Formats: sequence, C-alpha cells, structure tokens
Amino acid sequence: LGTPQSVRGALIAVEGLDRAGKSTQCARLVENLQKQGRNVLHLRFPDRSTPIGKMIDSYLKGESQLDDHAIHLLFSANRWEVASNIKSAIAAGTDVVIDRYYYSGVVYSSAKEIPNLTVEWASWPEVGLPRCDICLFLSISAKEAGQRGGYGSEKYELREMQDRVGKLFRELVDNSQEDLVVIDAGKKVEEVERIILEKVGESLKRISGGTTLREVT
Ligand code: Z5A
Ligand code: MG
Repeated sequence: LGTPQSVRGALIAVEGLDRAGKSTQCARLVENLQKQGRNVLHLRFPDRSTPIGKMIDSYLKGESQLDDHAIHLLFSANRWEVASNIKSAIAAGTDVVIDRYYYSGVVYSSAKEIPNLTVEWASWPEVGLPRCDICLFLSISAKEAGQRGGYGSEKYELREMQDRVGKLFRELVDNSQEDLVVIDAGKKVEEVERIILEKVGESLKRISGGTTLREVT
C-alpha cells in the first residue's frame, strides 16, 4: 500500500475568494487522499506560525502598519521559507495540498491598486517557486461569499476589495497557462468535494505517467 517511492507526489493548490470554502475543501481532500493510502502534507498560506507569518498576522489584524510592497514581499517570503520542504516532500512521494498559494499572493496585492504595484511586479517574487500540478479555483461571487457568515475584521475583508480580487482572479484564470481548474463553489460542500476528487484523480494519473515538478516562470 501507499505511494511507490518511484512516483513523486502531487502539488495541489486550492484558491479563491474569501469564504469560497478553501479550508473546508482542503481538509476533505487531505482526508480523501489519505483514505486512498497516500501520504499527504497539508499546508496553508499565510502560515502564521513562523516569524514572518507572525508579522503578516499582525498586519492583517490591523495591529501593525507596513508599506504595501513590504507586506507583499513578506507574503512571498512566507512561501519561500517552505519551498524546499515542498520539493523534498514531493520527491519522497508525498502529496502537498496547499490552502492559498502564489495566485492569492499576486491577486490580493495588485487589487490594492497602488501605483506600480502591478500584477507583473507582484508576480516576480513568485518566480522559481514549485509550480502546482493542479490549482483548483473555487469560483464564487463576492456577494454570495459575503453571505456565508459575513466577513471578519481582517485588513482585506471589505466588499470593494473582494470585488477587485474576484475580477483579478478571473483575469488570471483566463490568461493562465497553468493547470487551473475552475470549480463552481456555490454548489453543496459534498458536490464540490466530489468534483475536486475527480479533477485531482486526473492530475495524479498524469503524474504517474511521468511528468516532472515544474517551477513558476
Ligand atoms: N493573502 C494575501 O494577501 N497574500 C497572500 O500571498 C496570501 C494571502 C497567501 C488571509 O487568508 C488573507 O491573506 C486573505 C488573503 C490574504 N485576505 N482576505 N480577505 P486566510 O487564508 O487566512 O483567510 P481565511 O481566514 O482562511 O478565510 P478564507 O480563506 O476566506 O475562507 P475559506 O477557507 O475559503 O472558507 P471556509 O473557511 O472553508 O468556509 C467559510 C464558511 O463557508 C464556513 O462557514 C463554511 O462552513 C461555509 N462553507 C464552505 N463551503 C460551503 C458550501 N459549499 N456551501 C455553503 N457554505 C459553505
Ligand atoms: Mg480559509
């Protein structure tokens, strides 16, 4: 049982607007893959437990102020600090499931509409990170997402910001050459879970056929 050593693990990211159901679906996906006898590493960004993550947490809660470029680079650094762990897990045959990844990094910062903090500028620090084999984009309108328990009090949890984030996510999905799969996140939890498992299954099949882990370009 388990994944043969010769087959690498898969890098799976789950993205989308606030309240799209990313954390709910990541937990279910991890459990489903484990039931199949696979080893899984479950990560999330921001990872608020590291020193960099603590700075991000404090910023999001409004407890500290940071320049928009500086916080952008911290979000990216928070990914870079685990990049080598991701690579070694994948090489050892472990699947890595990530709750938000570089797409969130690019989209949220550029949605702030700060002069020169463009999508292009925001994308550069992500170049070289392990690229996902599949990114499940949970698609939901900001209005519908806002109805799910309402927004909290963190920095970006404002309707106007969420609308801009939604628009940028859609542009990214349209222009991306990555393995981005759009999933209707307005469906029932179980239905979204089923579709995700089906899409991930297809990706796992491609990987067992011998595709290598790529880097963000
Ligand atoms: N950010 C950034 O700026 N730059 C970066 O590089 C990164 C992130 C990585 C914190 O992220 C902020 O950081 C975020 C982006 C920014 N800003 N904002 N705003 P976070 O990941 O820590 O955020 P979070 O606190 O985990 O919330 P979330 O991700 O927005 O929620 P979610 O994970 O997508 O949803 P959920 O917790 O699974 O579900 C939300 C509720 O909906 C819950 O009550 C569920 O029971 C319910 N739910 C879930 N699925 C369904 C369905 N299908 N139907 C009905 N109800 C559902
Ligand atoms: Mg979440």
